[in-house]
Amino acid sequence: MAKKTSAASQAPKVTTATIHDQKLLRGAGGELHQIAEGKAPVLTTAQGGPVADDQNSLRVGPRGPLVVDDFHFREKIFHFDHERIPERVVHARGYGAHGYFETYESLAAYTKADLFQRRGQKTPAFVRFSTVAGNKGSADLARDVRGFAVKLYTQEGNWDLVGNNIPVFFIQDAIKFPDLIHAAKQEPDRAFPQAQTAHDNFWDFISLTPESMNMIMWIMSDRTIPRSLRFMEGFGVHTFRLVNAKDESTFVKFHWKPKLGLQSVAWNEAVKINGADPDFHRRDLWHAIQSGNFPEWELQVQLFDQKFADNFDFDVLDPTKIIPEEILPPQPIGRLVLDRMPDNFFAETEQVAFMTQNVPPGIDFSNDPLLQGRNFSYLDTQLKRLGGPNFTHLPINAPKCPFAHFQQDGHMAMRNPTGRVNYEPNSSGEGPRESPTRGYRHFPAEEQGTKARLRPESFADHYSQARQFYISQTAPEQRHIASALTFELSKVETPAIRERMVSHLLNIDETLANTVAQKLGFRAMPKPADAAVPTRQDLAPSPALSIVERGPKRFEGRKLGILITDGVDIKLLKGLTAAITGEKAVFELIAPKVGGVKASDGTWIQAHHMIDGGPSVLFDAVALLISADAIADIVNEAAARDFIADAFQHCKFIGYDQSAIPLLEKAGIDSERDEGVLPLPGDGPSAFVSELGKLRIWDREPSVKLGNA
Ligand code: HDE
Repeated sequence: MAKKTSAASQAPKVTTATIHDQKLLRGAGGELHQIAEGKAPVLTTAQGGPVADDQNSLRVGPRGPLVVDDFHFREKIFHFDHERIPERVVHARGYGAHGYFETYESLAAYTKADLFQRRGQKTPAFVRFSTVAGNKGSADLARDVRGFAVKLYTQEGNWDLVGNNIPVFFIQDAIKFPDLIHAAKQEPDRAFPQAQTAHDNFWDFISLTPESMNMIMWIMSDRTIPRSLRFMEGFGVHTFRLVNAKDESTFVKFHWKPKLGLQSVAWNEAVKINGADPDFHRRDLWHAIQSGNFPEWELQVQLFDQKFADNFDFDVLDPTKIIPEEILPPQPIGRLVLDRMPDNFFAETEQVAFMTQNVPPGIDFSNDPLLQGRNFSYLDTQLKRLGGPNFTHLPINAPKCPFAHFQQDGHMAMRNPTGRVNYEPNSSGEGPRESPTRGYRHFPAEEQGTKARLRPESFADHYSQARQFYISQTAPEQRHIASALTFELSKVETPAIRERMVSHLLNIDETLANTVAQKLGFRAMPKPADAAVPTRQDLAPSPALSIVERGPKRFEGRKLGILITDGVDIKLLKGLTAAITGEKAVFELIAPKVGGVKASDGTWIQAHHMIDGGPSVLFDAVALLISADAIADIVNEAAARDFIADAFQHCKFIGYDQSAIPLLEKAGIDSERDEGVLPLPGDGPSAFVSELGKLRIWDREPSVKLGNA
């Protein structure tokens, strides 16, 4: 019979964690910290008790059961188990930054809003950018609207301008929002596709909702695949009111214009970026701000009165319509600069609570039914997401101006009124009092009518502005819209839905409808959809609607990817990188090994990526600095050929030194192909870099038969 051994005798040797010498210190807030002598603070429990061993839970014997006395383990696991809060029902994936808004000149003639009273006045700001449909962990380059939510901590309370990067919306009445979002998000039985509108439910709903057609043109354009959060516009969407000290109201539409111009990527590129770097947009914003390249937007306003509204072609309360900038030019009134990343993503970006109803005195609402529905929804959602009514106690949501009220108690109350009196009126003279002069007064608009569920006639034209958007695009942008529609509808399994969509397109632009039908392989064209109002053919194109027309003037803020090998011409590399830096752009080096290369002068140069890890979709333009000795190996490297072939098919500028020509050839590219394939040094690195400001050679696109050409 085998001899029984005790558990203890089989046990591995037990080691005891070293406990550093400690000394008690009292922190500035009066709390006790235990600080290791001259070293890091001592780890404590959430109750402040010092922890001796954070590696091993408390157990009976080396191989025995854990014991309930282990309050440190219990608290640690308990807290971890409760780390998640519900993600936002829409706009779940987001990224935020701090900054400030600076007023150019007093706007007192139009508004009494404190932040617009004084020239040069600065107001702290927090901005959260987001995608709409995807879950929190989805990829940044989904084809989707981007949220552009701005919280301005004014001296008279927080003002949240909760906008998007597109100035119109899908629906005219908030009651349809749950249907729209259900249809857009993953289908409920199968839970896919995620972060994509390319599926039956979305297009089924859309094809039954003609009011969405203007928005459809916008979301099928490159606006929904921005190159960077820094290179996109923001819009308040709805008509709001400015109200001055005399209680006079002016209607207003808000626009954020990026200082570095607009830029989007190509669809084929977006798909690849999502694989190469799903955090592409966050990484871009993080690096720009951390390196001191603070992104900036100008706030511009379209101001108009009732007379303009009465004479305008469309109803200014209809959120599916714009007022073209050529008809009513926006006026610049200030700038927004983002200059600081949050210290903690969860505390700030995740817990920030934007609410359209947060407006300071001097800003008011219009009767846009979508806006009014939103004013109802946003407070509600915070309660669910943040778990109680005291979310304004969180630092990111708290006002930065003095505030005083009698709201008290509730979950996680971190501030309660002090003293005996917690009601108003009171005879003690304690506590805050209302102020008829300083307090918020709603604009006394006169309203009348019969209570009914209805949609006004003035909202009935669903196609004219969709057409105007389409005809305002440049040729490559029109091609991209046709390709995006084709791609999305090709993922729709039900032929009747595809046909219904094309029947709407016939009301927008016949050529567009025919192109999409032909690319989808229709055997017969459907009839145009019934339209409540015929499409107006007389609306003038608005060049302001094109991204290409509003592109940057220079390469500033963009990124060049330079493929280098051992023996790289150091003079050329130094000249190129100096020219890029001089342009206020950045560069990254891609090499066969991330450890780096030995340059022509024998110096060692570190790389940022190995070729597989740094595909050209991550860059706005590329340069090939390959030595004659290295070319034979690199032409056989598939990732190097993809690097250059992708840059070419995405219509990017390509600079090359002579010895790189075999790589171009192996990727099927003629080195004299077009004005975007340029020899280096050629006219010198600076001349090459100044060409890069054009960003893309879109004329190349039809011939490379890109998916979106
Ligand atoms: Fe939102 N929207 N929305 N929305 N929205 C939310 O609020 C809602 C709409 C927008 O970064 C939710 O805190 C309704 C238009 C942004 O935290 C929710 C309707 C525009 C963000 C909500 C709309 C927006 C949200 C979800 C139809 C552009 C993200 C989480 C009437 C002008 C803010 C939250 C952030 C978020 C409701 C339509 C922009 C549920 C009912 C139009 C940028 O309250």
